[in-house]
Amino acid sequence: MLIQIPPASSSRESDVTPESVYLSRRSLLAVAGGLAATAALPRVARAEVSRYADVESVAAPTWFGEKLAGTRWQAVTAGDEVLTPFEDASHYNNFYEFGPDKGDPARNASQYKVEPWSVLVDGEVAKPGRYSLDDLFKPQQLEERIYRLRCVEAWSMVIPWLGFSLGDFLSRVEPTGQAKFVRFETIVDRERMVGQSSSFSLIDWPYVEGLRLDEAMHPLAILAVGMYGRVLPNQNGAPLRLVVPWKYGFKSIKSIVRISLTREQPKNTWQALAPNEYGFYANVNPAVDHPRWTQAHERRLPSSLFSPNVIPTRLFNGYDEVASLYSELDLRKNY
Ligand SMILES: Nc1nc2c(c(=O)[nH]1)N[C@H]1C(S)=C(S)[C@@H](COP(=O)(O)O)O[C@H]1N2
Ligand SMILES: [Mo]
Repeated sequence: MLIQIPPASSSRESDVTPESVYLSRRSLLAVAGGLAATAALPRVARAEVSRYADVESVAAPTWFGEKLAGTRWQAVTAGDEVLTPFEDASHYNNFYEFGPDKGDPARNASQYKVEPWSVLVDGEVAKPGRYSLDDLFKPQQLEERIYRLRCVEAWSMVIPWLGFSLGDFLSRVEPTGQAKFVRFETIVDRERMVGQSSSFSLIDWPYVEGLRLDEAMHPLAILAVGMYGRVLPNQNGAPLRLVVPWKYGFKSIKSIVRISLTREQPKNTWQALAPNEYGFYANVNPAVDHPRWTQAHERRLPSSLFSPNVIPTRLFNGYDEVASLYSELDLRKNY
């Protein structure tokens, strides 16, 4: 077996090899390569390979590599719940910018260029501005958070994210006394995001999400830049996405280009589209059904016809520590 290992900074191999070949070759390498192969890999790639042996290592931006070296691994775990295989987490996605089917994001997002990237921070903040990802997280430590992800469509996964505390970042840009909500916006790129140029799409782009400021400050809310020990695949919201594990997946907005502190409650995309089905809060709640299906159970992926793997859904997706945020709220009205 002759394998040439490109330096982590080079993307040449992926440019000239069809992705399926490239990926399977890299995963083979990761599993069977053993010491000889990993010894030749650059430092960052080696850390990734040893942690998640079945995940292909990919070239990552320098700032990510530097942060990865100091990662607090398993800062939050999901007890003894089994991690969803990387293959499922990266090929069963909702990312309507790249198409409406679960396989569309993986198919259509792979060539999407996410570098360089910047995030506009504006509204009710003392330190507005356009931040590079490097600037955005300079003083923060990367943490691995293993979270359950519960989609409003009643399937779920367990994903090891790599990210930063959203609250720490918000504190650094200094919300004013007027700031009550945080509004997030996904990139608009009609040329390269096939879902945005489709005349069948009902969504009024950009995709928008929002949180109350106290929800955004909760230590469980993170901005994720990676998963399974590597940078985020494009289809999972590279280079930067929100993860709010106690809420339905649609709150966890992908590929963020703008974060605004606002006085008014933002109108989020799914609420705008179907207000009787999707609300602003979207807290996971087995007692409040979707008008068209029950939310009492979920299909934990991987799941199949023969092994559906249906489990009970838990209030706040099992994250009881957020309950005090909603003590004043009627969760039935504020779905
Ligand atoms: N910009 C954007 N963000 C998005 C979506 C989307 O279509 N566009 N889908 C949401 C939904 S419905 C879910 S369940 C999660 C899925 O995240 P995953 O593909 O990483 O599992 O992303 C959320 N974030
Ligand atoms: Mo979802």
